[in-house]
Amino acid sequence: MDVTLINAPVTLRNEHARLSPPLGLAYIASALLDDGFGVSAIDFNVSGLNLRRVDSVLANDRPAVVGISATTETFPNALAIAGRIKEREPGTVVVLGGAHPTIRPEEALAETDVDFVVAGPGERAMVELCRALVRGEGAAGDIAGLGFRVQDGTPHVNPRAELPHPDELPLPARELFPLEFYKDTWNVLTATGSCPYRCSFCSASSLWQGRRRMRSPGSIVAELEHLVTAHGVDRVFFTDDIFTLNRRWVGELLDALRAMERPVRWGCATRVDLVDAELVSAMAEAGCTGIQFGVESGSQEVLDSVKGIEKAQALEAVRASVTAGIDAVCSFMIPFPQDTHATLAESLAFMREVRAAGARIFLSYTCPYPGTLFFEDAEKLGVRILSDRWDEFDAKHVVMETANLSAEEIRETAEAMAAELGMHRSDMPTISGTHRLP
Ligand code: B12
Repeated sequence: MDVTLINAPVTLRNEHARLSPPLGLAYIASALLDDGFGVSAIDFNVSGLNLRRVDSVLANDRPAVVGISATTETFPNALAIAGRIKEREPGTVVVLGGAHPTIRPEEALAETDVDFVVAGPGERAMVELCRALVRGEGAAGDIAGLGFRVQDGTPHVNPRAELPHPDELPLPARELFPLEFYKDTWNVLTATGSCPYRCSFCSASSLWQGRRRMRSPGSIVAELEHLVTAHGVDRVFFTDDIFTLNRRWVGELLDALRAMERPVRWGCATRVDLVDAELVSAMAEAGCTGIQFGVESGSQEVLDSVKGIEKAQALEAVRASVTAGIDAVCSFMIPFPQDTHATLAESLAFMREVRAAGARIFLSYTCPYPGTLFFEDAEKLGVRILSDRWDEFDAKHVVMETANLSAEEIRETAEAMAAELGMHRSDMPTISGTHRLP
C-alpha cells in the first residue's frame, strides 16, 4: 500500500462525530487512486482511538505515507497517532491536514513526529507529495500549501493552492470507509471552500481565506444519480455552510433535482436572511426536508455585532420552512463577549418563540476556535480562554468566559436553558466537567 489516510477521532464521543464519513479524506483518496496509488483508510471516529489498529495497518499495509486529518478538537489525537507511527515505523512519512493544521501549520510542524503539513485543500498536494516521495517525481519543496521544516528546523509553509473546482474532482472514495456504521452516510459536496461572511465566532472564512467555488447543478445531480443507482440512496446532506448564497444557482439546482427520475430527499444549512417563503417552498418541492439555520442569539444587539441578522428574519425563515413542511433546526450558542444575564434571558425567550413557531433548538457552548475573532482578539474582547487542551475545543466544554459571565455562570445558564426547553441530550451542551457522555 502506498498511502493510508486516517481520520483522527474526537475524544468526547458524540453523535456529530459519527454522522458521516470524512468527505475530505474520501476526496483525497479518490485523487490518489486516480493517479495510480494504492490507498487504505481508517476513520477512528467509528471505533474510537485504537493505537493497536495503527500498528496492524503499519504491519499489514506497510504504507510509505500516512495522511492524518485533524480539526482543532481532534488535533491531540492526530499527534498521538503520529507518535505511534514514528515509534513503530520511523521511516513512514506522516502528513497532517484539515482545519487545525491549515490554520496553525507551524504548531503541527513543531512536532517532530510530523514530517509535512498541508494548509488548504489536500487533493493535489497529496498526489504531488506522493509522486515525489513514492515515485521520485518532482520536488516536494515546490508543492503549493505544503509545510515542512527547512534545514535549520524552522517551519516553512508554501503559499496555498487555488481551491480545486468541484466539478473536476473525481467522486469521493467513500467506499474506503465502513459506510454501514454512519448515521447520515451521504454527505454531498456543493462547493469547495466556504462562506464569504465573516461572523466573529466562525473560523470557516479564515480557514478558506474567504474563497469558494460552486459545483455545477449538473455535476451534483450526476453524483446523486450514481448514489441512487449504486447504493439505493434516498436521502443526502449538502455539506455547504451557506447553501442558498447564490439564488440563481439554487434555482438551477432545484430544477435539476426536480427533474431526477428517482428524487432524493435532502438537508442543508444556510443563513436566515438568505431564504424567503417562495424559495423554501421551491426547496421543499425539490426534496428538501431539513434546513439548519445558525441563529446563535436572541439578543438583537449581540446579533448585530457578531453576525448581522435580524430576529424577525429568523422567525420568518422558521415559519416559512415549517409551512413548507421542512424541519427547521435553529442552533444557538452561549456566550458571546457582550452577553449579560439580561441578553441570555432574551436568548431563552427567543428560543421559546422560535420553538413555538415549529423549530427544533440546538444549543452549544461558544468555542473560540483558532482563526476566529474570539481567539485572535480575545483580550480586546474581554474573552478569557480557559483551556489549553485542544480536545476540549468541541463546543461541548466551557472553554471561555467573558467580562460579564464566569464559566460557572455560563454552564449554569446553559443547563437551565436546556432543562427549561426539555432538550434532548444530543442537542444540548455536555453537563459540567464530565469528560465523557454517560
Ligand atoms: C459539513 C461539516 C460538518 C458536518 C459533517 C462533518 C463530516 N463528518 O464530514 C457535521 C454537521 C457533522 C459537522 C459537525 C461539526 N463541525 Co463541522 N463543518 C462542516 C463544514 C461545513 C464542511 C466540511 C466538509 O465536508 N468540507 C468538504 C470536504 C471535501 O473538505 P474538508 O473536510 O475541509 O477537507 C479538505 C481539506 O480540509 C483538506 N484536508 C482534510 N483532511 C486532510 C488530511 C490530509 C492528510 C491532507 C493533506 C489534507 C486534508 O483536504 C480536503 C480536501 O480538499 C466545515 C466548514 C467548511 N466549509 O470547511 C465545518 C467545520 C469543519 N466544522 C467545524 C466544527 C467546529 C464542527 C462541530 C464541533 C460543530 C458543533 N457545534 O458541534 C461539529 C464537530 C463534529 C465532530 N465532532 O467531528 C469547524 C472546525 C473548526 C476547527 N478549527 O476545528 C468548521 C471548519 C466550521 C467552522 N465553523 O469553523 N461539521
